[in-house]
Amino acid sequence: MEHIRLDRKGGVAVITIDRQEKLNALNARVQEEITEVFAAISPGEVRAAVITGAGEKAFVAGADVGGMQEMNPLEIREFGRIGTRMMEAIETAPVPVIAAINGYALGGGLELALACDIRIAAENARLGFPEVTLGIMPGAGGTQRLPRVVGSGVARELVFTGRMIDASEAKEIGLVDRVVEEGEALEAAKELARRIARNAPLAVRNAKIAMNIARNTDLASGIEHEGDLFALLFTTEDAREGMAAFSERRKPDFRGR
Ligand code: CO8
Repeated sequence: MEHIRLDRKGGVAVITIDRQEKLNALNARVQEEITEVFAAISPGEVRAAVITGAGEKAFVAGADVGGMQEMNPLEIREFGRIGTRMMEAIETAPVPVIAAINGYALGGGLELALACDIRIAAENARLGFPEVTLGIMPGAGGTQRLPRVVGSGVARELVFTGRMIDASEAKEIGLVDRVVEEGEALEAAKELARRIARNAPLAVRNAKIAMNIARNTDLASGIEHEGDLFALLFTTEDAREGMAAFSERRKPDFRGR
């Protein structure tokens, strides 16, 4: 891997995008490496993941503008597909993914954060979709995921103006879930990941699948899927262990089976 660092401790994987000289901007290589890392996550070993940007200045400052300038429309279409594959790899990862937004999260960088399950931002984070100021528009899910997270009007305002917002405004509109002091986003995300990692992995995984389904379907179908995923957990050792531990007033020992 050229631009991605993967550290694993206990059940928590930390994925760091490291292209600091370009504020961690996403070229095709970075995106393919991120896709690869998420595709290789084995839920037996990893129970939660954190993704962040190297350095204190940027999470990801967007797609690589210099690289995009050189591309013809067919190449840019393929570039967009590479981006979409990365977003899907994160969104459908078999474990929760937490974005630790440690600075700029712009354009494709904010699209990446939106594909994560939970977003924690440092006070110095700046978020936005500046694409229209460059004569382009979000191209890897931004116009689809942003309205689902913050609502249609706020999403339109942000995309149409290209305005950058700070972490506290992002919290106010529900774009980030928590704001922490500058320099603390990664640690806060790891702490949350460790807490998730203590729970039964298959239960967490099925709950993630159910909530992903909720975004893409009607209520009745979603509830039907939820019922199936819920019942399926009763075939697992962890469900037996978790409920037995409760009855026996001891801590459960979850194995992910
Ligand atoms: N692409 C390429 N290089 C970048 C990018 C970027 N998005 N952002 C920063 N850099 C580079 C700068 O060119 C500079 O490099 P160099 O030193 O070689 O000139 C270096 O990073 C440091 O940046 P600055 O000197 O500009 O730092 P400042 O502190 O002055 O400014 C900003 C920081 C405000 C973040 C500024 O760098 C900026 O505005 N960056 C561009 C932000 C942007 O427009 N992002 C959106 C890009 S378009 C997009 O994301 C479309 C997504 C489409 C989907 C694709 C799939 C993911």
